[in-house]
Amino acid sequence: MAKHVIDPITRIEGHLRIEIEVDDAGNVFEANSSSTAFRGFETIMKGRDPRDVGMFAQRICGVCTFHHYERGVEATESVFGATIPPNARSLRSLIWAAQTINDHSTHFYQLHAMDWFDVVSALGADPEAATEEALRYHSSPFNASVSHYRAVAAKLLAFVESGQLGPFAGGYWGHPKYLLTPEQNLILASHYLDNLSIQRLSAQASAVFGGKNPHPQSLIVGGITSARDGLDAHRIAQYQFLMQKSMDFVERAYLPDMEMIGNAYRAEALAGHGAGVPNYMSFGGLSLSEGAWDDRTYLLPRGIVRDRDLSSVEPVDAMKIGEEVAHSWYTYSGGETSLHPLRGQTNPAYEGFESDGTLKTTGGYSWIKSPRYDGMPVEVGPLARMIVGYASGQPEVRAVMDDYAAKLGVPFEFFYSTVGRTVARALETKVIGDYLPTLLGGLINNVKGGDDRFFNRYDAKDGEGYGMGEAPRGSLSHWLVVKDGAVENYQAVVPSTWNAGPRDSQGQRGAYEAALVGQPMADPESPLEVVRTIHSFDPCLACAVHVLNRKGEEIAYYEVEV
Ligand code: NFE
Ligand code: MG
Repeated sequence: MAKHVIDPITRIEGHLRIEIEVDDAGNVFEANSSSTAFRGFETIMKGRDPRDVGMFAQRICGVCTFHHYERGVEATESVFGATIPPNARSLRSLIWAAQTINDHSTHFYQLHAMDWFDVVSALGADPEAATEEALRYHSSPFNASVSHYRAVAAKLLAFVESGQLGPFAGGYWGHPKYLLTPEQNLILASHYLDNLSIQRLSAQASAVFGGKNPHPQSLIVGGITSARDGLDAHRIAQYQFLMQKSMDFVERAYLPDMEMIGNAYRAEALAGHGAGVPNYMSFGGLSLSEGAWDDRTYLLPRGIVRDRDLSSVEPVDAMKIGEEVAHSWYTYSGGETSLHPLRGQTNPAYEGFESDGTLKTTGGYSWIKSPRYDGMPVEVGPLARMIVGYASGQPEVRAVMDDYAAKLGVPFEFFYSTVGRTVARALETKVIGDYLPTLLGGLINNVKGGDDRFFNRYDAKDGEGYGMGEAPRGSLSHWLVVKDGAVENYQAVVPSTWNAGPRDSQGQRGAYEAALVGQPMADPESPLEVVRTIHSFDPCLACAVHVLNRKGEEIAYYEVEV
């Protein structure tokens, strides 16, 4: 049977190709995930002053910029043995929270919602019935008036009649696996448009202490430079106001929409469609204390849940991380199967495609490596954090997941699915947002108590170190070797690499591929189910392929067939 190729599958953020094979019953039996763009980004790290790596590292991506920045700065702090004062911790965590909330809601509405709602069906909605429908999920739903819904429908109609579909072009409109009613579709279309402006608020909030967005610039080794902002009650109030407005949308639109989608798509979730690998990992999200990565406490706990066993959470050991290249377009000079990132190599070895233009899945088929924990594939991201948090007994995580499951009348297994992954991102947004008053209170109390320190002095040293933590899409680690005062090696092992990587030397699939196998398809020519599952991970290929050539040699020349 012919392969079905979806390329590119991402709406923004890099170039991802998915190939699936479907059996006669319409079920996916083979799936291959490939990044077809090589970036060569990290070559610029080598030879630099290690105090600058955070600033360079954040240019790996235009979305999760702050997270690469913080990990890079932390890697240098880890090599130097540098610490940061509590106020710097608070400001970094406030930026972390604003960026993550911005990223989650923007991902859902701008990059993923149209996998769930049919914009063409929304044109046939009754605005009065839509208002009634919105009231079923919240007592004061966001922008839910008859006049507003009428205006949204008119705007959509103008798009369609002009023939210039813009962001709505190329959808699988009318697909049988769009399960919402016209009124529900109109509600989501309305929130899609609402969030285009609402998301600006959390972006502005991250800039209050970050200096700007994207690519903040206030972090330095040993602390943060936005001391004046951290001491200024007006700036703190500005952050608070912007985030309250952002969370108001989360409470009155995003969470109600998750209930609506969870209800409509519950059969898919309960059948486990899109579940993937049963192992979940978190390095710890939103730092609450000082110290090295594994001494800190986190709002979202660190740990590993193996094989969906919620009765035990295994501690993460940074030394058990390895990257394989068995099916990647790289080689290891010693022929190793796996390398720890501190000894990581990136030697490009492009093998091209089959003569029919499909991936050569017997050999290398992606510019992404295959990270493994203790040889095991894991899923990372909001679902993984929520599962690890739930298994750890984190009370806020338990509450939002239990409440959601109770409201829908579904068992916890609901979350092991594409729908569950999408819902988990929204529930996590609430957990983080609800924690902001405590985080701000901690900063205010500390400053009131007379602590005005935002920076600790340190001595630069040679050595090895790393920064580990959670970015919106999952576990992110940056690894640094400093020799003679300069960067000798730099490796980033990135969330989308963990999830999107190809099979490993044992033939084990990564999270994307595993999530697709077994997926029933209503119409393989219109692979909505595949797109939905891949988008539920929030792919970022810009992050996943960044690549370091340690020797500074010319990077491979290659051609990609089209
Ligand atoms: Ni380019 Fe990133 C996040 C990081 S992705 S968006 O979140 O780190 O893998
Ligand atoms: Mg890497």
